[in-house]
Amino acid sequence: NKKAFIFDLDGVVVDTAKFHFVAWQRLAADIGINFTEKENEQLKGVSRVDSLKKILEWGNKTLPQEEFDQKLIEKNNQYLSLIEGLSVNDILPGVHSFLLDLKAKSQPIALGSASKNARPILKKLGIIDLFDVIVDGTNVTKAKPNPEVFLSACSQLGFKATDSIVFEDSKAGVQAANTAGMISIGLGDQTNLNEADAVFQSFEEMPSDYIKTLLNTQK
Ligand code: G16
Ligand code: MG
Repeated sequence: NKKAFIFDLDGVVVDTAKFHFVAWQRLAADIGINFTEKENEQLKGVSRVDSLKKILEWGNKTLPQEEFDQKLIEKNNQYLSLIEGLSVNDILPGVHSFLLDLKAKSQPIALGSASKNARPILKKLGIIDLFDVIVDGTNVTKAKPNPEVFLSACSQLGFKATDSIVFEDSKAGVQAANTAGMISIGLGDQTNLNEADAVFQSFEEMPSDYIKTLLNTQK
């Protein structure tokens, strides 16, 4: 009895949202936009390009294409310097043991992330080898809530969408999983993730035999 277990990265495996926030806030300040933590919430799971578009929209500003591209490079350089020190200690509570438990049960594991920095981040965390398949911002063209990233992950693992389980912290990601016909497990705030099939504050809050439960769950 096997299923495809697909994990989002930011907000599920590691809390990099705080670093994206700092980097976006500096960029916004540079161009005279006040960018709040509440707005940052809405950028979770959103691609780099679309994030800058939203920030400019909220700040009622536009940038010529060349400057727009330059700002994206600056933001990413800033972000990369902020995540330089990431290590195994930054894996979110309960995730590491959950992944090891899946491995012990010979369950296939994939990453489904919008981030173009997913591979270097997984390397820093020391867990890249636990993933059988990695689909990230360098492989997909359509952003969540489009299900492309998750459909690509499950087909690369050789599974049907209906035999796949997605772990997500963003509303757009939960919608992507649901649209694909996959079981969606939300990590975080119940009100924001109310479309998910189940929601937990963290992996630590899942019942001890939850993998077994999931293996017996049909959408
Ligand atoms: C993540 C974050 C987003 C970020 C996006 C692109 O998605 O949640 O905030 O804008 O990746 O990241 P990068 O600039 O590294 O390419 P996910 O899908 O892992 O939650
Ligand atoms: Mg996320």
